[in-house]
Amino acid sequence: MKRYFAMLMMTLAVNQPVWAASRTVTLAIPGMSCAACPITLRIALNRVTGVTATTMNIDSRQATVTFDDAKTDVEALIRATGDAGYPSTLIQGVSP
Ligand SMILES: [Cu+2]
Repeated sequence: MKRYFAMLMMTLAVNQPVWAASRTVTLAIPGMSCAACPITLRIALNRVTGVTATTMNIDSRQATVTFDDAKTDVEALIRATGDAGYPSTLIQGVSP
């Protein structure tokens, strides 16, 4: 039983970091129009404390951002893109 519990905890740690409060959201950024935009946006988003990963998709004009929701929130991400000159909206949020 003890071993089963340890295995369960490991599985949770890999698949679902419940205690890390990590969230991944997708933002629609219509102003992303050329190859330089994702670079600017990535810098702006990575500057937000708590952001751990950003993925830019210029074709769909979307950004996927992973962050620690104890340190920041979606509003801060949207503010960061807006401050960089790219207003964005939340199109998908995946909670752990
Ligand atoms: Cu551009």
